Amino acid sequence: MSSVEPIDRAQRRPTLRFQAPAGEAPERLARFRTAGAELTGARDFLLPLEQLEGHGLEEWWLDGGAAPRTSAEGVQAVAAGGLLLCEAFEPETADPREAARATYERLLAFLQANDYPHVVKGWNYLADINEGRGDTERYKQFCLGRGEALESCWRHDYLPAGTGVGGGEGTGLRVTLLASREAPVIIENPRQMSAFRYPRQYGPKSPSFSRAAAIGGTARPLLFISGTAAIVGHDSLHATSIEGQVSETLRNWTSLFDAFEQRVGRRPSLTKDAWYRVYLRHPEHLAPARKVLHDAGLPLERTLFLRADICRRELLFEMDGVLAA
Ligand code: 3EB
Repeated sequence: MSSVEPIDRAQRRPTLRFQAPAGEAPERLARFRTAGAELTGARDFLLPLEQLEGHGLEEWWLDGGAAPRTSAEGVQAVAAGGLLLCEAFEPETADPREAARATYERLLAFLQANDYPHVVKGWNYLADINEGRGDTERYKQFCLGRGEALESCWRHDYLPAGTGVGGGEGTGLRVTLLASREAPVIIENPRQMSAFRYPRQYGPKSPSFSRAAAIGGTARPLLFISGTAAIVGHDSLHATSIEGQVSETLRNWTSLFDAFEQRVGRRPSLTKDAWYRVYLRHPEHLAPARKVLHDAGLPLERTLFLRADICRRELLFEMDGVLAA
C-alpha cells in the first residue's frame, strides 16, 4: 500500500471541542454535512442521510496540529490532535457481505500503514439495509463481511463503538472510522446484552461493536456512544410506539452512563457538550420523538434528525452521539 504523508505525530490527549473557541484558532478535525448539502470544505464529510430537521451540520474541533486531508487507495482521511478520521465509500453493494469485507480491509490496512492502530468508533451507512429475507437480509450480510475483515485484520481484544443504519438507494456503503493511537476505554451496557453476543436468531454473525468507547483519559473524557435503540437484553421492545422506543432508548443511555461513571469516575450528562444523531424510520415520527427528547433535556440545537432505516425491522428509532463527559 502506498503511504500517505505522515499525519499527526502529536501524542497529546485529544480534547474535542464542540464549537470554535474564541482567540487562538484551533484546528477543525472534520465537519459532517447531511445529504443535499454542498460539500465545499477540505475537511467536509458527507452524512448520507436525509435531514428531517435541524442544521445539517456537525463540526468537531480539536486542539493540536492538523494535517491536510489525504487520500490513498480510496480512503479519505483527516487528522488533528491525535485523532484520525477516515472514510471509504463503496457504491456497488449488490453483495453487502463482500462490500463490507473489502471496505473494512481497506480502512484497517490504511490505519495500520499510518500508525493509528486503534479504532474508537465506526459509522456504517448502507443502502436498503432491511432488504432480503432471513439470513440474506442485507444488514446480516453486512455483519458477516465486517466480521470476516475483523477476523483477518483486527489485532485487539476489544471492539469499537458502532452505528449501523440504512439509507435509500444511492447510499452505497459508507464507512467512517475514528482512529486513535491509544486504546479506548470500552463500556458495555448492563441493561443490554453485548451485541457481539447476540443469539443466532439475529443473524449468522453477531454485530461487531461495543456499546460505547471513551478516549482522552479521566480529566476530560470523550464518550462515543453506539447507535442505541429500544433493545433490552436482546429483545426489541415497544414495536408500535415511537414514544415507547425513545423512552426505552433513553433508559439505556442512563444505564450506560451509570456504567461509565463506575468505570471512569465521571458522570456524563445528556445536556453537556455533545453532538447527537437521531435516526427515524418514519418522517412522521419526528414530532413525537422530538418531544420526548426535548423533555429529557437533550440539546436539540446539537441534534441532527435524520431519516434512516434501522437494522431491525421493528425498530423505529435509534440514536448515537459523542459527548464530553
Ligand atoms: C442494536 O443495538 C441496534 O451493526 O454496527 C446499533 C449500533 C445497531 C451499531 C452495527 C447495530 C450496529 O443492536 C443495532
